[in-house]
Amino acid sequence: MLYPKMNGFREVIDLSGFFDFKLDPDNVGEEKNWQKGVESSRSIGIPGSWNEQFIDTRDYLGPTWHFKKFYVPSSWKEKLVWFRIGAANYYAKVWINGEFIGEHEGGYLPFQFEVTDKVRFGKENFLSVKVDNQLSPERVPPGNIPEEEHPRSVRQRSYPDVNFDFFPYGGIHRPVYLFCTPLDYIEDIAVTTSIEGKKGLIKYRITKKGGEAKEAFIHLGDENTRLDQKAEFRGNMAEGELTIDEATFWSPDNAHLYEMVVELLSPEGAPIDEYTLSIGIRTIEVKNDRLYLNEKLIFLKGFGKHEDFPIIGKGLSLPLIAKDYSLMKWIGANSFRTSHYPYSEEMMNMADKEGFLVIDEIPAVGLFFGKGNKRRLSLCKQYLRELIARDKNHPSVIMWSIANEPHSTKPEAKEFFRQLYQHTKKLDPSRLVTLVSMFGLKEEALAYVDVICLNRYYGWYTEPGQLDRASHKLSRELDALYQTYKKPILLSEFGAGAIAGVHAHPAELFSEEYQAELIQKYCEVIESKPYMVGEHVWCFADFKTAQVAYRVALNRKGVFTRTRQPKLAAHLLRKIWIK
Ligand code: BDP
Repeated sequence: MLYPKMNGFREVIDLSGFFDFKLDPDNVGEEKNWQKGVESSRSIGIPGSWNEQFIDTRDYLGPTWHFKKFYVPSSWKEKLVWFRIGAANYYAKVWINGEFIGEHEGGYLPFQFEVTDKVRFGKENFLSVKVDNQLSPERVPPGNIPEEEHPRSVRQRSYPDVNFDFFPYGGIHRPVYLFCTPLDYIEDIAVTTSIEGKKGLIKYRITKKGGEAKEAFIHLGDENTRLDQKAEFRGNMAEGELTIDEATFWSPDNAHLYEMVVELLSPEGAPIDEYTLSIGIRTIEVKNDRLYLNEKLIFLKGFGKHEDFPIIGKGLSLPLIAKDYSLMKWIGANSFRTSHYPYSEEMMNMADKEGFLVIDEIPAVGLFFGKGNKRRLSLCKQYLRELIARDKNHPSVIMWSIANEPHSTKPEAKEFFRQLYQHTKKLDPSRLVTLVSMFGLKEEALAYVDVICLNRYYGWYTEPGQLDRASHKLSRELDALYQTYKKPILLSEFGAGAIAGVHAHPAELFSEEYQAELIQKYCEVIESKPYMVGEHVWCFADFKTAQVAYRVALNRKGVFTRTRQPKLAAHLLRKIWIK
């Protein structure tokens, strides 16, 4: 799936801004024909979650409606018109001028519909989007799970009753675009790269729709290189390979990007559509239980993160993205995981530019097994399909994560993850696949994955206040896990809660000192073991969770506060990571 871009053949209109907004707690909107509008509403800022923009909606998770008038230029008459939402959490239904356009399940991936026949050119049009974020055991990620389906202690039950540890913000979280393409257009481009000595090889596959185009013209370049090649379509697909003899490879040290311009040619040879992709030439592989980027050993230093900020909730904020990358660079990180759901396309583009290695995770968090497995599996497969379709061309993405901490002690979990692993490898054989585990040795599905991701909280949830015992246990467990699977291991979460400004000497829980000491001890253990391929601290910044007695207003494991000020641990990590 290509991100909408402007060029000589395509135009984009960003509909983000204020929308009219209305709650629908009794779910009567469709019956009452709110598709065509409502009498009373209030304004909501989009992209943005609805929870904190008003004082009465914080815990509201049911159906809501978003309305907007928009214009379609008459100059688009000879084009195809598309409507696209970057992400809406959790279930979205779209109408234009009262007519149903389409729907989408899953809160973190883009969806688009061709609406050429539904819009009025040169005139006012009316958009209504119903977004419903009810928690349900049927949904992924799940919530409101009945006790008999997934027993938990009363103390673990939060409000709202989510089966994961972040606030279930609802709304239209990413940009709403109207865009146009030519009638004959480039539908998709897929690129994979490889390396032979100094050579960089780029394989591409272009798919087109409509018309009689027989050829595409490909131009690849940077300040030193310029390659041009024609590719012929067989049916709707054209494939080819480009070789750069002295290529500059993409890596965190040098995030070098080439520009690839694809032109679709009419049968007479005139350009009729165009799309430009940024390409990084790099390889990623596991050899002898180690991780190699461009045939060189790589050690991942970084974080699990969240999309989370006061008031905007999970809404896209470009300044926040810029700030987070600048802090990650300052601290010496080279990677992060999109815990626990795909991040915005804007965030992913910046990872390519800034040279960060990304573990790209689907929203399969809080998975439990039993009733409803079939639906959960098919949803996870859909998420992987959509994620890979969206992110396949990013050099920054090195690994797909198929789940975070599934409650997978039941036998059926093994088959579930075997299928998900195979599904992912089939969709993208060029990248590694991982599962982020809390069960460690008891997690049988680790037999399938390429890299083992393990989350550990010795010294926090267990052995509180006893850091020597904690590092000893960690060390023993890592060795045992490696002996069993002989696979590279990334410690994908470890950390401690620290309330900024709370100090204790000797260190104790919730003090900045304790968080810093725990992180230091963990890094020492991890870095002493050659099979460990990285350390991702939990978490980059404090973030909002549902209300529960063990969270102090926020999850405080950030090494930065929620508003991005460093705690002691941030300064310490900078010393560890910038050597
Ligand atoms: C892990 C989860 C993460 C939590 C973290 C914690 O993967 O979402 O926020 O623990 O407890 O279990 O802080």
